[in-house]
Amino acid sequence: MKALIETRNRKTERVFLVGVELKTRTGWEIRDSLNELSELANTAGAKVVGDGIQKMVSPCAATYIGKGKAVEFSEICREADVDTVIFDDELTPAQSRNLEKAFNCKVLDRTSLILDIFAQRARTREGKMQIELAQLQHLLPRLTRFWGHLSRQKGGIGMRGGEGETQLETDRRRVQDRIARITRDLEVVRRQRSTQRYSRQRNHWALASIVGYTNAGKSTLLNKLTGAEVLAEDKLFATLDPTTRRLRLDTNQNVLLTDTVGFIRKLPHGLVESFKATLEEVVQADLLLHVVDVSHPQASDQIAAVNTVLQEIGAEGNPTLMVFNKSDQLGGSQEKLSGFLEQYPHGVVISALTGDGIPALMAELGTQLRPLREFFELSVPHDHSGVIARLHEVGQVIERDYNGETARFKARIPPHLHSEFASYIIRNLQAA
Ligand SMILES: Nc1nc2c(ncn2[C@@H]2O[C@H](COP(=O)(O)OP(=O)(O)OP(=O)(O)O)[C@@H](O)[C@H]2O)c(=O)[nH]1
Ligand SMILES: [Mg+2]
Repeated sequence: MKALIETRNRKTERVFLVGVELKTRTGWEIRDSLNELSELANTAGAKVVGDGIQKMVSPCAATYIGKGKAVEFSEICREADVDTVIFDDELTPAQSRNLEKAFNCKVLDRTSLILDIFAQRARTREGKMQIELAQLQHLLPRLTRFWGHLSRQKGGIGMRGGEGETQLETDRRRVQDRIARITRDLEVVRRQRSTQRYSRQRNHWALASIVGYTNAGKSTLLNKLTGAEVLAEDKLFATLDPTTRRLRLDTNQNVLLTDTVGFIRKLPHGLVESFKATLEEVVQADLLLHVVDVSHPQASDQIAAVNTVLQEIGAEGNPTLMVFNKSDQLGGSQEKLSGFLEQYPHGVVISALTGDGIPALMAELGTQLRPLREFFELSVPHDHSGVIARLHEVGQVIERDYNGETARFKARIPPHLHSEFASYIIRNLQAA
């Protein structure tokens, strides 16, 4: 894997985090929020050397935090030899500029940090284009002489991207041209993807998408279920590009299972926009598997954050199966789990790591996806053994009776295979 930090002198970037405690802030305490920001900074390869919080009624238009606080924090930063200050919210272009002057070092906001991590993680052409697009759109209003000057000098977080640091030296015109170009190219890739999707639909296999907060264990689950070898690690946004694998249930149902990018609260809107094409898998899915890390102290807020993003991409109405993961890590807090199960009675409790609960999850998948297949009664002459074998291979045989003049079956068959068995079907049990 390539070096996470690409500053000129290759030293680890030292960062200071700043959060604001607003009166309106509920649920997520500012501390939790800063802890997450700290994880994000670590994921980007930086070292967090300190943080500061200011309580205020509303953020200051010019400098986000108060002027006095900015001076106070900047002194701490100077003493701690801080390279970069990261704010826990999105800053306006003017606030960024003013703060860079006040701190006299690189100032980033949560959005740029997330964009930076995505830029490091992108592997496929489409992924790289999507993230570059989001970065350029975020950069455009902030593109000033000041930024160009900083990028040449510093590099590191927020200063890298698909096209390298040179993009920051270009003027607005060239950034706009590049945005237009990527948008066009993405359109082509998107069209190819929808062709692929179309052929998949003709296959009539059920589509299930794994969604969830970042680090919830989505990739671990896909690996466990399908033997895929998707990178799963204790880092935020380990997965960026979607991976699809076929899962065959005991009921002979084939499911195409997709693992995709994790969500996070305050996910930059531009990023969601540019990832919409990738996330179309989620919108198209017959079933969403919403994976939750139940052992996480903010599990319910994470559920809410995921639902917000699902809403943003237009997938909030999709049938959803709640999957409560990392049950092995719960220890004493079983009552938290009962709370979730009360709220989501169909939820399944698993450990993707130990395999606990996986059979129950597979069974639930079979049940939830059943409506996609029709239920028939069939009559097959005893000597048509090829047909009988085929029926067991592709259908879910619920009842069999070999005692009569012909063999009788009650079975669920995927729609695209009806024609194959048409001459043997004597009754549609679904319709009955
Ligand atoms: N104890 C425990 N750890 C788990 C379980 N499932 C996943 N993990 C760990 O949690 C971390 C994140 O797992 P991933 O599968 O990468 O999570 P993800 O949801 O794909 O994360 P992103 O792709 O980064 O959004 C890894 O260190 C896994 O080993 C589980 O059931 N129990
Ligand atoms: Mg993953």
